Amino acid sequence: MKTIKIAIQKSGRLNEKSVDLLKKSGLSFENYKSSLISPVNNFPLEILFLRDDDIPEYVQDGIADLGIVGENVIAEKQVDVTYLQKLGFGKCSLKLAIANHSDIKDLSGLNGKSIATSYPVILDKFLKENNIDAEIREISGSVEISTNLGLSDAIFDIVSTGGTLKSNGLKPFADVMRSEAVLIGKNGIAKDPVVFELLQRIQSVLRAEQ
Ligand code: PRT
Ligand code: ZN
Repeated sequence: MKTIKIAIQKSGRLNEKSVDLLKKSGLSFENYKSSLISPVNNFPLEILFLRDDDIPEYVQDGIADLGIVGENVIAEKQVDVTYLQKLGFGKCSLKLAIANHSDIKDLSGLNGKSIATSYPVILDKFLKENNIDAEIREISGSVEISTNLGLSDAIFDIVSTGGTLKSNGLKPFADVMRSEAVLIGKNGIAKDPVVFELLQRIQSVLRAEQ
């Protein structure tokens, strides 16, 4: 039987819940932090531990057959993959936020302004759909401090509790996208009997947790 590969986040917010879900699905494997690949002892599966940003392309290109990643990352990478299952963890929103004292009142107030983000593709699509002409400043992290530093007039970032926005003197301004972790597969892979079996197991774990 062919060994299927599933890519999950190596470390970060989705790692522990992804590992938990696979273990609850009856898979026995070592969660090696230092190695990139863990074989599963009791199922024809190998686990690849990757940066979340790499997972959509790895699955699209068939280097991994399956992946667990946030919908936000899939949307940003614009890949063509099959959504197999929403997983109910890693929930967050992508929001535009402005400084508490900002004079921006509505979406049209963003015209001519600059917006800092790590998600330029999702933001660009949203701005075009709303006929807003703003400058996108792509930065890779700590987006929330960019308005305080005078680098941008607004930010577009992931929000979950809203605590980070608040502690940086920002307020949410518009909701652009909701996201959670999902199981994705290479197109056509859903027909594979091993994938079918794994999906059944994952779905019964999710049902039991509801
Ligand atoms: O190293 P690697 O590239 O794999 O990881 P990463 O650093 O890019 O991602 P990571 O581990 O931070 O997040 C992985 C995924 O978790 C994201 O792509 C989202 O799908 C999801 N997720 C859920 C979140 C959050 N909640 C979240 N709160 N990702 C990031 N955050 C950030 C947010 O941007 C803010 O800066 O956490 C901070 C705190 O949020 P508040 O609102 O609770 O204060
Ligand atoms: Zn990442």
